[in-house]
Amino acid sequence: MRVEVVTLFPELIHQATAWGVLGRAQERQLLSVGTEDPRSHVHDVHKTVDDRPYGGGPGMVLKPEPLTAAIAAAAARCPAGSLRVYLSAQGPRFNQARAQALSRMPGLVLVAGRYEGIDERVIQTCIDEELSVGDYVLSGGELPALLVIDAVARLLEGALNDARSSIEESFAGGLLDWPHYTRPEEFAGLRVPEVLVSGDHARIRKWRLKQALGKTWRVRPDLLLAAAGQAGEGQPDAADKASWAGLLNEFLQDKQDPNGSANED
Ligand code: 4FV
Repeated sequence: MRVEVVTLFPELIHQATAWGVLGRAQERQLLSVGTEDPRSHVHDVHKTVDDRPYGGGPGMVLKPEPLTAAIAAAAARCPAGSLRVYLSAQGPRFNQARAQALSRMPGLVLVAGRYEGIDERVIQTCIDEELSVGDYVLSGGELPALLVIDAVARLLEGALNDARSSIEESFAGGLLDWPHYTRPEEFAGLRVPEVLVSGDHARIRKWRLKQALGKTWRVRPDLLLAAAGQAGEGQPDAADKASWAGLLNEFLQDKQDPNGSANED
């Protein structure tokens, strides 16, 4: 996959994508990250890429000419069918399902704004989709662009050493993740749950689903309702959902009487 980021801070993108899974995905030729700086599309001595907002008010706005030229140059280095995405607090929320969809694209042009934002006519003429990473205001779109690159790159075939990682994790099934443990078996007086050292993979799968359901119920009930409402490929079928209710009940009972738990795991 080719990803081009239109940004006034190219180094920030290259530095942040050189490590870990992203660095390895580039070494493995699964991902290539390029940047395009709107400043390289202006010719005045001050390299002006922003100006005051029409209608007054605080701050500055990124000008349409250097930005549209930079987007065109970036898109020209991407395969046909690539998506031009503007990261903005006004976009629909980015999530795992959107990451899965974007990971199937031939390429992405990610436009990172600065200042108060970009001239609206750039969105009208050169942007296929807006995306928000959350209901808060950042100083630029670079960190959101990096979030999108990270979430998408790890879904690329071969990016993770164990492909199961991207299948069996948070949100992949619409639920929050189950608790993870590693050695030592006892730490701070707390022991690893016995079921996890039992070697009984059916019991372990049941325990993990129960923990994921319980955590999701307590922290993100909206996700549980959404997951329960979903159907189709890769989604829980009717039998699953029936077992979910039972497991969630067990989880809540356990919380009520942790010592006398009627439930084995
Ligand atoms: C943002 C977000 C975000 C707004 C003005 C950049 C900033 C500045 N992008 N999700 N939340 N962008 O706050 O994506 O130009």
